[in-house]
Amino acid sequence: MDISAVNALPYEDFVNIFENVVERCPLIPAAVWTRRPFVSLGDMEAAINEFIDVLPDSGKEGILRCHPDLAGRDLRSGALTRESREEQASAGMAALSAGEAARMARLNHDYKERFGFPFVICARMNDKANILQQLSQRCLSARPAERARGIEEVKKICRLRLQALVLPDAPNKL
Ligand code: 2AL
Repeated sequence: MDISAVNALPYEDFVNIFENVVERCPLIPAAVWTRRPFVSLGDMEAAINEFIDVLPDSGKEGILRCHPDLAGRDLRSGALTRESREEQASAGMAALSAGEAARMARLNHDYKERFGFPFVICARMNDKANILQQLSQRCLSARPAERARGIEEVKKICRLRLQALVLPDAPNKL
């Protein structure tokens, strides 16, 4: 599917296809549908980012709260979205040692206690060691900085999810 095919999609198809480019936030593709036609995938990504950027802090934190913990309960129970499952697997989250899993659970808990939203990081751009290191470091940060940092990571995740759906050399992806 290329960008001209994206621009031709009816509303329902557009939302169905892009419903999870931001984790569990189908409102976002529903909102940017009216911004078509997009001149490129980057243009569509910019429309999504602009929508997110003008949300109040509560809306940005709401987006962060739609994200499952890394190596958390949803992974163990099989309740992750397909995208999240693949991303978490790519960063080794499905194959942690018992010690690593316990450390991750404790840090995820501490982070959420401190900020009121979960730790979010683009799993495909990090490995296990890196994620654990950043999680322990970011636990010491301040809420506004973490809100902004988490949203930057959401945008990276979104970019990779968009690229997986819309590529000029993947006309049969639909
Ligand atoms: C995730 C997720 O589900 N995929 C990803 O890249 N990061 N979750 C998270 N809490 O960072």
